[in-house]
Formats: sequence, structure tokens, C-alpha cells
Amino acid sequence: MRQYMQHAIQLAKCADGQTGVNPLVGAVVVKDDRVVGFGAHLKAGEPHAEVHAIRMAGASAFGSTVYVTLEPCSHHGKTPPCADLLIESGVRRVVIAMEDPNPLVAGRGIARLKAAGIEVEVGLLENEARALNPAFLRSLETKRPYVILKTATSLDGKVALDSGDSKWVTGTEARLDVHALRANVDAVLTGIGTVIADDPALTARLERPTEQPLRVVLDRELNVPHASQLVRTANELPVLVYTTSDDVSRREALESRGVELADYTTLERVLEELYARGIGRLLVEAGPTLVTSLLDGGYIDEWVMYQSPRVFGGKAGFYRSNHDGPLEAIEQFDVRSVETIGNDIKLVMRKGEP
Ligand code: AOF
Ligand code: ZN
Repeated sequence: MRQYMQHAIQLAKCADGQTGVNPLVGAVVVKDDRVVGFGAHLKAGEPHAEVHAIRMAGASAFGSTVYVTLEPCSHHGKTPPCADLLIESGVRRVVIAMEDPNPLVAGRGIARLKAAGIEVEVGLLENEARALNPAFLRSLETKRPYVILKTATSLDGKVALDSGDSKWVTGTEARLDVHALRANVDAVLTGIGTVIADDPALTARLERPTEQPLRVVLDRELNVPHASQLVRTANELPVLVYTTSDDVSRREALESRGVELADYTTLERVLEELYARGIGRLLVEAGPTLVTSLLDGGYIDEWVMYQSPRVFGGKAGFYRSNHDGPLEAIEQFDVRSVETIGNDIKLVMRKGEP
């Protein structure tokens, strides 16, 4: 029944932005045409969707059909294998939207269920289930966070006037939307240039209470001002600074203010390290230096571009390289959506399907 899988997909979506490097997963348990349990994976390290759903179903799980958006796992990760739980609970049939591409699972969950005599069907609403997890699917391949670039520019792609005036490029509605973006990622990355120029807090300020992203700054020389909003709030909300500086007094001064320091080797290493720390989605809000490096390195998976319908002119573009061409050689993003937000344009682009 498609409808039960649709419910499972909706349940999975409830935890969007909360699961770190883990996928969004939903599960619904059905017995004699009645829903007897449901659940979603809410947070990395916590029980998987099937565990919540089966617990809710209790004894009714025996002889039931379980609809789950991702193949039940077969590995001992932070939690025991879901396939075993389904088998032990006496589930009769399992309907799975998509196989888990995680090499630790990759068909073994399905094989285990079948070996136990459970009827298994794979592929119901597979496209919808894949669409739940672009970040998880891409990161499995890259071992880096899913990187979302945010830019706010004029129609001619400028981030400021040549005078430096950049407050505000877009209207209040678009800026509020950025706060929703921040609330939906695990970390926000910026460069020291932006910290000095704009003094951003990089927090998600919404009307509703929300989890805050880890704030990450690339700052080779350790020039981050002690009076900056980031440093002043570092004791309450974590700030991680990647640096090459071995200036002991600068390091100690920042550490005593609650800033965590890490070694800055390469951009690629920083991204890999953030992923290893559990950062599944990373939002980049940075100036032209970092944005150019990330675009040139091919690290941007998704791009949210806000454009103000006016022309700034001048030189303050967000991108500094100059492609040699030919034009066909320049990678194109896929345009996913275009909408008006206040009196600005919001354009969402992605690198091809993961
Ligand atoms: C499921 N149901 O709800 C989820 C699954 O570290 P662990 O133990 O949480 O394992 C994480 C991996 O398990 C993750 O990479 C993915 O392959 C799978 N996630 N599997 O059966 C779930 N969240
Ligand atoms: Zn599992």
C-alpha cells in the first residue's frame, strides 16, 4: 500500500536537519489493515526508525507488515541491527522503499530478512525516498559533509558596492529564510575575511526555538577579533577555528574564551574532519576567497542564491577565478527551484543526483 509508505516518508521528514551524518528514515507497522506502530530516526546515535515503530506496536508486531523508507540495517553501529529486531518480533512482511547504499549494509539487511523467511518487497516510492536524503547519499560517496553554499547578491552577482556598503543586499524575508537554512544544518562555515568585515553571529534566529549549528571559521593567522560576536558567544555556542598559527599567546587567549582550535591543512581535510565529527550538512556563508576555493574545488553540492533585483556594478563579485573556457567545460548546476521571497529571487541549484 503506497499510502503507508507515504506516511513513512512524512514521518522521516519530521526529523529533517536533525540527523547529522545519518539518513532520514520513517517506518510504519501495519497489522490487519490497522496502523499499530510508527517511528522515525530522530538523531544520530539514537534508535533507528524501526525500533521506535516496533516498540510502539508491541505484541501486534507479530504477523505484521512493516513499511520502511530505507533498507533495515544489518550492522552493529551505534545501535543493534534493525533486521534482527524485525525477525525477532515475528514480522511477516517488510516493504522497503530503497536499498541502503551504506557499504556496511548494501543489501545485507534484505538478505537477512529473506533468509529468516520474511517476505520482502523493495522499490515502493523509491524516488520519493531517495529525495529525502540527498545529503546522506552524497556524503556516503565523498566522506565530506553535504556542502550548501549561500550567496546574496545583486542581479549582476555583486556582494557589495565598491564602497564596501553591503548592508543589506537582500530584504528581511530573504534574511529570515537564511536563518531557517542555518537551523537545518549541522555547521556553518565562514572565512576570517567575513568575520572581520561583517562580524556575523552565524546563529539561527527564528521565532521558534531551534538547535544551533556549530560555527566554523577558517583563520590561518588567528586574526579573529576577541570582540567579535563569534568569540563573545563562544562559551555558550561552540566555535571551531581552523588555523595554522602556532602563536601561543593568541591560541591561549582564544581557548580561554571558549574557542576550539584545530589544524588547518587543506580545505579537503577540513571537510573530511568535519564529516568525521558528525557534520552531515554544512552551510557556507563566506566571502569571495573561500567561495572561489570551494567552487573551484568542486565541493559545493547545493547552492542557494538570493538575488536582489538591482544592479550594483563595481568589482565586488563573489567569484574570483576566471575560467579559461571553453564554456562547455564549465560545470553546470541543475536548477531545482526558483521562487520569489519578499522582493528577492531565491534560486536553489544542485550538483547532479547523488
Ligand atoms: C535503519 N533505520 O532509521 C536508520 C538507518 O550509527 P548507527 O548505528 O545509527 O548506524 C547508522 C547507519 O545505519 C546509517 O549510515 C545508515 O546506513 C543506517 N541508518 N538504518 O535501518 C534507520 N537511520
Ligand atoms: Zn537500523
